Amino acid sequence: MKNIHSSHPRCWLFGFTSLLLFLVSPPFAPTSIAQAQRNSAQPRPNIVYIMTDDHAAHAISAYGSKLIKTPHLDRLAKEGMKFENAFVTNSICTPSRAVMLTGKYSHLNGVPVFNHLDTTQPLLSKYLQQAGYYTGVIGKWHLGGQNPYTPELGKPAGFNYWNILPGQGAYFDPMMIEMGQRKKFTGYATDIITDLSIDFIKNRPQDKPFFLMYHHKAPHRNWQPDEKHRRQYENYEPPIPATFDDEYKGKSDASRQSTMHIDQDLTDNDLKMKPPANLSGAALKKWKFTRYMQDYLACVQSVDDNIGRFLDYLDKTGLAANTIVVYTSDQGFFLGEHNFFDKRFMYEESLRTPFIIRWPKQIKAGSVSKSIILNVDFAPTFLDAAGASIPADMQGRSILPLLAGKRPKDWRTSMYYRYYHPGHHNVAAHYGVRTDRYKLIYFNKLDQWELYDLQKDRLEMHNEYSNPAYSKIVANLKNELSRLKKELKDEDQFQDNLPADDVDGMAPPPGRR
Ligand SMILES: [Ca+2]
Repeated sequence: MKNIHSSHPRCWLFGFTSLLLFLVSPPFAPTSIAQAQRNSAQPRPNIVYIMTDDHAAHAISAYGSKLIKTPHLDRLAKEGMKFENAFVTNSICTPSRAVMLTGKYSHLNGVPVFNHLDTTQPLLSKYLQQAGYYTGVIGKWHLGGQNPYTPELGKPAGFNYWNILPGQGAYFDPMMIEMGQRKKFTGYATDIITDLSIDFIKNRPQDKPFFLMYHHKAPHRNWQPDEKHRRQYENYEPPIPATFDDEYKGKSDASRQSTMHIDQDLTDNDLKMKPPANLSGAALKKWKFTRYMQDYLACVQSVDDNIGRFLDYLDKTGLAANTIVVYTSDQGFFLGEHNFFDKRFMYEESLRTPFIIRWPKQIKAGSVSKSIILNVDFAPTFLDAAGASIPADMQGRSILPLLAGKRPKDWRTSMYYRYYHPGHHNVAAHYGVRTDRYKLIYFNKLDQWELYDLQKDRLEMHNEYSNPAYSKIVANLKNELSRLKKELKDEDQFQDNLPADDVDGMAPPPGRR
């Protein structure tokens, strides 16, 4: 039968116009990686988001660590891109996880402290699922969903498969909650979470790209290594950080008031033994630091080994070529700097998080970016990479142009930070702004300020806030801080009314006891 359409004049005209458009357009002029992805025949990338808990960038050899060799993370950096200025917006576990999933700061996502995430709100996982991804989260979740009396509060949403540690979870023989069902596992959490993550990929449907959040518990306090790695570090003598004996001269009261000091606040439970009775003063402090580092680094070494195993699996299955692999942590950590362990403060060691991303063919191997990126950018980035649209109410920005080696002219040159919780370590609430060179911190409950000139004082030892030579810089930074606060819609929503901590509790809620 004759096809009447083929000879229809309008159809012919349409064909001619298309041909003309093809001839006048460059055959291949992608505006972004995502555009190129959509234009090409290549399927959408799988996304593996590997996040550890409390792993400082300065405990990764790719970031120049003098403490440890992490060959598998280094390999990821060698094959992808390393960000040297990746920062979190609120340096603590639960809030940071909520920022990542929502693409919004704590004051808008509702999780300023250890309170559950309202998972009925829009989430990255839901958007990717709607975009056709098979989604999963395995390991540490720490956003709720574990209290048997209120299992719906903070329960993972937008995931085809989830298998999470309740609360902080255990290092050995952990209980896990698989799609709502509790199940006890035998072994070491870092190995188990890796096994389950590999199983997720093995068992996935073949007709969809996948998005996996592969979340380690390690190296969170109290740093319990497995036997193999414990032995590796049992006689290890770590180098002492340059700021180990910081006495906080000229600083606000916040550092002194906090209870996260190496010499005062590491417990026998943290150290897993009583300190030798004959030690005191500087010798005792050094002994505690040494014990702390031995266990912390042994936990990290196990993470590195397991990530090597996971990367080998991606290679073996041929998945590596079209899979984005990200390695990051929920924040940084103090490894003895300023006499601290833990995080929370806006100082560099805790504000900075590792961020390494590999995407073969799209990212130049071994590249390094100094652009400021934030954990609020991760959700928009993954949506962009998946070819999905980025919701207007997300506060971050896709880093895909940076991955292509093209820094947009209007890329941010400053970032806003806010910490709310006095919490376990009595760290005074504060907020502040960091630029490429300066950092201004306001401890709002103390009404005290700190200013650091990072170019001259990378280690943040000299508070220049009252130095007249910096008065103009202080004024400019205060303006920038106000501008960011307003732009990000921080209206002090949680200044005086913090929600109750409820992500670790197993008790019945009030009225049901
Ligand atoms: Ca953490």
